[in-house]
Amino acid sequence: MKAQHQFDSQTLMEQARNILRQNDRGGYTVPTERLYPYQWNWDSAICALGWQSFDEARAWKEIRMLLKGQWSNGMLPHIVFHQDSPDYFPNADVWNVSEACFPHGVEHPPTSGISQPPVLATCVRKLWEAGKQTSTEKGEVKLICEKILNWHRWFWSARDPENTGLVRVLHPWESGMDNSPAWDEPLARVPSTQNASYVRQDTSLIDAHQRPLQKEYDRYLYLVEILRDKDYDSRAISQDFPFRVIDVGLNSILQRANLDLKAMLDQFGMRSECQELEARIELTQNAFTKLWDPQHEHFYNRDEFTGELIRVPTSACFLPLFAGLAGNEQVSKMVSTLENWMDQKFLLVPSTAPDEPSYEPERYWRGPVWPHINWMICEGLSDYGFDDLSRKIRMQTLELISKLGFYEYYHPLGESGLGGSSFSWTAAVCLIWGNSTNFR
Ligand code: 9WN
Repeated sequence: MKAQHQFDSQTLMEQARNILRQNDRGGYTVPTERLYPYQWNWDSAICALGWQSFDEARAWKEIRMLLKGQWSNGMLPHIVFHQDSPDYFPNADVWNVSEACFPHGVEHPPTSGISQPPVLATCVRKLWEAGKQTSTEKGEVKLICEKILNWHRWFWSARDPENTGLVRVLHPWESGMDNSPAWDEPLARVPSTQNASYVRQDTSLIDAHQRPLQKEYDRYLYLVEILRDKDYDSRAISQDFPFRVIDVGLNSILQRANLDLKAMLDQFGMRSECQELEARIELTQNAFTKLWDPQHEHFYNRDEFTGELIRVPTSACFLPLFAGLAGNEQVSKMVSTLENWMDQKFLLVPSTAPDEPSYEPERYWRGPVWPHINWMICEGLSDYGFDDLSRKIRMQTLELISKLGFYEYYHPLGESGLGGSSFSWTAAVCLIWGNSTNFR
């Protein structure tokens, strides 16, 4: 029997398709017009799954366009600047990535110099398993997988030089959860840029109280400047680098991606690559136990500069569910935390725990709910057998979107849609859920 829901699913899906069409720039999808006028890495992977629900060929195109930005060392950048736009700062000139970073003799778009959470392999696997490819297309999928493997290898070497099993991020933008209060302490040790003349564009497009503070942007820019001065060469980044954190979210997404990639490579008969992935998966699985705090009953991020856990619960702390990284006891603690927030009338999942002093319900990554994070948490909950909670979060999120519109993020009390509007991955998440669940 179908559960009741308070929205018209046909209309919602049609609106979602229209948003992807409207944000299509000829083979890649911008997250939203003006505020984010380029191709973003994890946004695009999720958009591809949205496209797949009504145009499979277009979904694969999204992936091809993203991979055009790949560096010769395997790094897949967080932004691919296919076309110039005056609306965004920092643009390609600020990143100033040298030609030497790209494969020799291959035409490529300019890019940023850091990466983002690697959800791509998971999305490619879903695309591949849902599709009906010809043998030529299967050949292409294999090539795509090889490129993704090179990207994951880059994470292992450039962001985990000591081979611990956990990769670090060197910029809040690399975590995808830029303004999370989990980064406040490490970011406080980063000096501010000396460039007093730069002009942010985001606060002229969105209410400043929904975006990071100026002091945070000054530090984001400083980090870009030092990475750029070192030609983004991780070997030149010493132990003194001020911002080095182990992000539970990115590491969970990478673990899930390694599992999905391995499943695909297995089907291509790539045995030694599968063994390589297996070893990495095991290493990460063991290393993850150090991120669990038994006293507070949370997975936490870790500051690599001090070696200490950062005891600020965020929505990323639930992403180990997405990767099978939580033991039974840990899962039940996480589920109780979520239920407890729900009992207090918070919509799930707030990006920062509502009882944290740093919780701000309207500011970017400091409280609001993000639909694509919910999609990953729901997948994880279902994998662990918590279908009921997963369904509740899914329906709550869809109702929120239907009531308020396709926003970038939402007030956890359901009061408003925030950030950019007509937002692509919000639309994609509706289509993914519409496609697989039929709103049950
Ligand atoms: C910097 C596009 C991106 C997302 C990130 C989100 C935000 C950019 C910004 O927008 O970051 O990369 O300018 O604020 O934090 O997760 O990929 O939607």
